[in-house]
Amino acid sequence: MTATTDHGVPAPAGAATPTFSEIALPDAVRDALGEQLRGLPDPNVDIDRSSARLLQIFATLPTELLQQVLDFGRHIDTPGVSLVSNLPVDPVMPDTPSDGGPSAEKRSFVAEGVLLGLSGLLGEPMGVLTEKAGQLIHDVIPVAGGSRTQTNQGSEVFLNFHSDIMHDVIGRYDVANPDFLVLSCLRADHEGVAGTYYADARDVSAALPPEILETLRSPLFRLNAPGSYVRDVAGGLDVLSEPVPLISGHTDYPEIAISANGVHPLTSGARAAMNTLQTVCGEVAHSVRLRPGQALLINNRKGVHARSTFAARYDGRDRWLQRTYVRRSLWNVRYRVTEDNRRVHY
Ligand SMILES: O=C(O)CCC(=O)C(=O)O
Ligand SMILES: [Fe+2]
Repeated sequence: MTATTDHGVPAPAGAATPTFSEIALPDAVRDALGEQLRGLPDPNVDIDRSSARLLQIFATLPTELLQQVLDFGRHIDTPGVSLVSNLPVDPVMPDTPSDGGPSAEKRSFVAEGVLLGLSGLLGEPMGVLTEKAGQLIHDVIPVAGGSRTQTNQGSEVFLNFHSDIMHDVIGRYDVANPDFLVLSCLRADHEGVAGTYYADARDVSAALPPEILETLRSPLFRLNAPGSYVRDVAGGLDVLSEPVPLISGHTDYPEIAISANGVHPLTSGARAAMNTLQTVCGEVAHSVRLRPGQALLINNRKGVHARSTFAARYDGRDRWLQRTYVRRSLWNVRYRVTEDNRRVHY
């Protein structure tokens, strides 16, 4: 990885555009936001009403900071990852739920307001039945039974560079998946060492040998469905996508898709290329050790993310993130909508 600090690092030398940015709120802005968010009702009860209210609250951000978040969401040439820091936090934090959440003990909704407020500036939060039971606010917490899995329950193994994808009957897992993830930190891990990494496909493409990049741009890879789908729906059996390239589209604005739960290469050359890809991602990645009051905005198409190992103790004080899946528009994924909830997909 590039030099790692708690606040991430600038783009590698030579990159045309910075692929990492930081948006730090002044203390007065943090306090004003916190004041308004402390009275927020549980946003899960009426998500659309809450998101309307949160838009009003977040619209009071200083114009320059607000524009930075909006530009992150709307432009093709902006960074793929942005660290928002000095956000307000809940006055009292309950224990980290040992079952992966959600917490039944949380009495205020500052963290949820921060998460949904930022998400609403990027697009629309969405859920999927096979990930966190279709909830819109995902808790990302180490779970004992999943400690060695390539899922967000893990801690003992490095979570490889991946995109958040979803199983889809169309055979493509990288189409109806979220455009963005927002990852907000409620509690750091005990040692404060858990790192979240982000490798931008622009930096990755520039660093790869041309012939490897060409292989990665060929439809020689089948993505395995997410661990949660394989575990809960497919009885532990791999469920593969149709063959796809891992890197695609405009050479200056490439899109990248990698499944965490295994990529099946069709040739030995493709296998070597995907191994090189993981190595290069590690070399060009930005790194952040998330702390309470910090949130990462992640573009799920411009780059791939990963997580280091860390020690979980399952003692109520473990690392606790909240996450949303965000689409710019819910319209072109309407073929997957459930009858019960227009934001939740099969
Ligand atoms: O725990 C992290 O920092 C990231 C986990 C992850 O990949 C995710 O929540 O999608
Ligand atoms: Fe992920």
